[in-house]
Amino acid sequence: MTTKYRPTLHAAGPILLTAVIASVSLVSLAQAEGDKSPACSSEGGRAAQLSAIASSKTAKPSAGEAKSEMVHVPTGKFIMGSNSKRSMPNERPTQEVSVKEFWMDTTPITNSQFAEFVKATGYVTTAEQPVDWEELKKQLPPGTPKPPEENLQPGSLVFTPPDHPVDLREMANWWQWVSGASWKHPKGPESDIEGLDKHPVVQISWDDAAAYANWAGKRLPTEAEWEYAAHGGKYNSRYVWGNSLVVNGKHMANTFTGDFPYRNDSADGFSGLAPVKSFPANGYGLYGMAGNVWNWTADVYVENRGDALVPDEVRRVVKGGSFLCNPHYCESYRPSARRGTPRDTGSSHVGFRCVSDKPLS
Ligand SMILES: [Ca+2]
Repeated sequence: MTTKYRPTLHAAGPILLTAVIASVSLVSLAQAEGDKSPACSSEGGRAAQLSAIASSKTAKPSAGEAKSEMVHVPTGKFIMGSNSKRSMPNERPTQEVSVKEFWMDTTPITNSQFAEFVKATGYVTTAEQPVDWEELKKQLPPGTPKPPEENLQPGSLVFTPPDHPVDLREMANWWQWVSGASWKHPKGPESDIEGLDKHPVVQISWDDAAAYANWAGKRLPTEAEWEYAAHGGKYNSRYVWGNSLVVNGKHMANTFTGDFPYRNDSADGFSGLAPVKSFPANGYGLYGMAGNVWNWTADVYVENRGDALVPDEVRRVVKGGSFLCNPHYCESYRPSARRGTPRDTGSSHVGFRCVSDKPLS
């Protein structure tokens, strides 16, 4: 038996603002998700910082810096999305899309690579900055009370699994706002990334990912590029590798095996994040295009592709699913699966990778 999909309450990339006010009113969580107001932006200090990095000579990569393995993705056409009844409504309708060749990082950006960027630029991520209440309240339903000061301190969203079955419509049952959580302390101030050099960096906002890409002389992929690349040249299978989640007894991606979110049996070898390249590459030589971490893309999110006149300016598209995706919950480790995640929101399971229009030596 599967759980009915409820996109409003089911967002895999939860909302920073709603998490911040969660202690005030969990009801606001659903209200804010439904808020499509175009006046929803969390720029301000963040925009200024991005601008400074873009113009800083010291922020440019030097030889050896920002170097990552990339592979060529050839020019072609593909059918984007899915009309399958087993897919999500936001994957419809399908459309033929032409994609020009590009080069893509073989893996999500790792902690080690992101550390190089921070060392070179002094960049401070969104999660490391206090929440600006004046900006935040513009995104909330009118009359939402100001949350306690401790909830406006730097922090991010951490996956905090319960030990018992919970209502899957209420994501606050497994997401918790943790002060001091950031890419360097992904589970909170008591955690660190020592020994996790090859793990994908997480607790990264879209702005952080875009800043890294700019520094590296690259860019974030469009949703179409990402989906096209994820197929790896094979278009007639449900997953990147075929139609079965397990092939010859081997799991092909880091997903949530067991009963989400309270019982993780780690049948794929990992209860949490896995180092990059822990599972086979796809047909283009790209690793981690399914599961482990969602990948930010450049695209503004549109819930229904047939309703492209209503872009959600707050959100950006993430692709690929994560270690929290489960066949009975969202099964988002499919190329056509997608989510809209607020650009200022980092969490335990969203990372990114970059692309380039030319080969980088
Ligand atoms: Ca797993």
